[in-house]
Amino acid sequence: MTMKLEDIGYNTKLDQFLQDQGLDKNNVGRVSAVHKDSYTVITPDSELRSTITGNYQYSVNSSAELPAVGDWVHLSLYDDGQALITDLLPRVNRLERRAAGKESEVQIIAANIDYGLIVEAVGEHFNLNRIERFLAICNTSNIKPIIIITKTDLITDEESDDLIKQVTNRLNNIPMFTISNLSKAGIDSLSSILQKGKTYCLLGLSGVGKSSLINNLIGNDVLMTKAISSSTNKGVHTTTHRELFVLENGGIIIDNPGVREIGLADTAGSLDTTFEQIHDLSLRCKFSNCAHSHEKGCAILAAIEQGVLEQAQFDNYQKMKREQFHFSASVAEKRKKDKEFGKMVKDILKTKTKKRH
Ligand SMILES: Nc1nc2c(ncn2[C@@H]2O[C@H](COP(=O)(O)OP(=O)(O)O)[C@@H](O)[C@H]2O)c(=O)[nH]1
Ligand SMILES: [Mg+2]
Ligand SMILES: [Zn+2]
Repeated sequence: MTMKLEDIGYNTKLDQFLQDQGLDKNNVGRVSAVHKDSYTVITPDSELRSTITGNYQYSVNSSAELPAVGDWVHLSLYDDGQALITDLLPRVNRLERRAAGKESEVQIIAANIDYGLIVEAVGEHFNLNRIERFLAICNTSNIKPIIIITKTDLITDEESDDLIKQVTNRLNNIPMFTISNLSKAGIDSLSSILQKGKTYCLLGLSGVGKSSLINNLIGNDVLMTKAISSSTNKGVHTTTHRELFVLENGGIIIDNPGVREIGLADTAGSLDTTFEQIHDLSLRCKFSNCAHSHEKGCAILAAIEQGVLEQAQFDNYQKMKREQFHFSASVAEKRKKDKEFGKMVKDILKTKTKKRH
């Protein structure tokens, strides 16, 4: 298919930026995959393997400033088909999580996302807390959430209805789809809401059916799913890097390697949006500093008692609050250490200069 920049997500905001900067829109592309030392960048008529220029490399202060999947970049194009990334164009938003093993660092999952497709499979691992966790991440980044429950072929219609009830009881007002990648039930209705030029990022644990879903949306098996990989004994990590797909019927989908755990980074404020009911209730506690543990006149405890609020949801909220607090504290601690280190270096330089005089 021949594509326009708009088909891969180009918008008026980006266009305005390029005009303001005097940049040529024929020299921009969108990152569709991140490799160890290079990037795949798509333009309306090509897919380019690119590296970043030295100037760009030297200007980078943290990994967050490097291109991520979904990013728009400015390119230097050469006749021999080579392309160099000279600049990162401004991001509308970025999906991030706490980097594994590094308490105060964030890792960018993807950039310039319109919708987060939160994927959870039915079965014993089905977990509302996890959906809420992804929801908080979407809210933090200003990404509209859509919940997708997969593998409905494994349960009866009654069980499916019950599950839907469970989800809507706890998370109302969030669009939800139930699908089966096997029977293809629900795929068409999901496909019909995907809008041309909008970017959707799949969020969900490994094994929930994200790659299978993309295959179904694309209409053929281009991605290897886990089933295929296990038969060839190639291990469980089938999607070795994140990828971005432009669907023929419209919509841009970003897959990412399933994650075992989503560590919350900076969700400050977004928890109150995610847990609106709890936030509203807390404003009605008798004491403004209520810890909601045993206080008299606690509106939250009363709501749990009356069955208006689920204990499990409140527990999840508190767990995420603690995590958020811990992350903020370790970021603050790191800043303090960096500052102290900077001061130490300055002091050493000072004494050295003094000695010289
Ligand atoms: N029964 C059933 N199995 C599915 C469904 N979707 C995916 N699977 C299976 O679940 C496994 C993981 O699927 P995959 O798409 O690779 O998950 P991903 O890790 O989220 O990308 C594979 O064995 C798929 O065949 C579904 O709707 N129903
Ligand atoms: Mg996958
Ligand atoms: Zn209270």
